[in-house]
Amino acid sequence: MGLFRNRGLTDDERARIPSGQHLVRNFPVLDFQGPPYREVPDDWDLTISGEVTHPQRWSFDELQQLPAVGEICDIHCVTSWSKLDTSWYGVPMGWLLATVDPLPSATHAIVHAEAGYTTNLPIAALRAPGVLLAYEYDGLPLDPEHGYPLRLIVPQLYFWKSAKWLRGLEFRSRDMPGFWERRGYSNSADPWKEERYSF
Ligand SMILES: Nc1nc2c(c(=O)[nH]1)N[C@H]1C(S)=C(S)[C@@H](COP(=O)(O)O)O[C@H]1N2
Ligand SMILES: [Mo]
Repeated sequence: MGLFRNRGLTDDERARIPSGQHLVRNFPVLDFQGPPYREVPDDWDLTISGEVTHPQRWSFDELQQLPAVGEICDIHCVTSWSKLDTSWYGVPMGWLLATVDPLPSATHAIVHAEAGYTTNLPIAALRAPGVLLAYEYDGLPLDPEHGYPLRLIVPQLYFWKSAKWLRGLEFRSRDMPGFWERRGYSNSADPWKEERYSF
């Protein structure tokens, strides 16, 4: 199926598409709840909590004053679409980790989004290159459907780890499965190993 649907790609494109995936040129929308709002609510904040030396709480205005970088990455949804060269702008996770300074006991982060969506990541996955708290896509504020005002981007893992409508990161000394991970999705979610489901 994937091979058939990927006919006509360049060798470069083909090499960047993991097994079982096919290339899309559009930008599919995937979520269980839809956008919570189209304007940033007055009480919006991003909180960095749990086992860190310096917990943080930022308004959206404050967040946009933090160091920011652009990133171009490929993304892979477990439902089998991949999109190449997506362009994001936002706060690099490396800067955030250096700022909050997780305690030695912290091993995992629980990512909290609107409407109770969560996903879990080992801190090592957050340290990978390209992990971003993104508030722009293609040079414009995120579309409500794609996570406005803020989403996580974890390019090296299946895209359900990239929570839209991000509100917090909670550092912990134990792992805890997130929304999809509790429903049978893989905990580790590496598209190059086809870690799709946990059964
Ligand atoms: N808050 C939230 N974030 C979410 C989801 C969701 O349901 N709620 N779905 C995830 C899944 S399964 C995918 S593939 C991507 C899709 O992002 P997109 O709609 O911008 O393509 O968002 C992820 N982040
Ligand atoms: Mo997905």
